[in-house]
Amino acid sequence: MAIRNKLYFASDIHLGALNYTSSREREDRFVRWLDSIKHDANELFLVGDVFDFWFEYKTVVPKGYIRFLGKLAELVDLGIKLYLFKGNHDMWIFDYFVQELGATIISNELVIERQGKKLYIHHGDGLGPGDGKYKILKKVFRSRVCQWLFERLHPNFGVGLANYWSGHSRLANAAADEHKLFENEWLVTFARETLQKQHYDYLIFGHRHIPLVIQLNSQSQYINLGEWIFNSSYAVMADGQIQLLHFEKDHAENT
Ligand SMILES: [Mn+2]
Repeated sequence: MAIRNKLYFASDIHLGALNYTSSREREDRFVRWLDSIKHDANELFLVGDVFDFWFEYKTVVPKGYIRFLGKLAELVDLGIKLYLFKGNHDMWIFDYFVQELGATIISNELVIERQGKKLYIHHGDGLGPGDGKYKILKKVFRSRVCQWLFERLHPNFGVGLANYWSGHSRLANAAADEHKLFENEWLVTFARETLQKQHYDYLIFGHRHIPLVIQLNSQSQYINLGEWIFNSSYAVMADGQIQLLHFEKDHAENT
């Protein structure tokens, strides 16, 4: 039996996105990854936008993703601790995964100490300067009133509308990305500002879909987990060091 002592991080799998075939291929790939880490993972952090859209009605959840959910259940039953972050696409995760998977749901940031290192983890939406429109939208979308109203729409209509919106916002984000250089990343700016107030060894985000490691100062690194539509990137922490890797590609990316 291998020792379970590693922490694994992944985000932005966007299950459900593009179309059924694309989503199933990604789901199968992600399940293979989960299978490959189950022997030495101690904790698993899914850092938001796991689903391209998710909503839990009082007694009903969206169809699909059974292989993924089954594999997660297997890992949890092996004793692996699961953290599920809300992203901007799947902020409507409530207590289904708490009940079924014993997951810890993280609404905003998670600050933890592991292996002698201090970690700050956040999906990455609505942080840093700018993006005022989204920050307002996030407040509205996360409000109980808005959720209550959405729950009253028939799912054939409500989920259809949400999927349209989700595709639209993914495309809009992709277009905005092309105009930004890595060093000018707002999340990097946010990370630098956060470090002025408080020391962290690792600041870990998703959301930007760009797998990236930036050395912020002699002790602190910014890590973006990338995404699973094109990259299959993830991070692993062992012996106090975090590496950003690509699943099923023979090269490893470390900076
Ligand atoms: Mn996102």
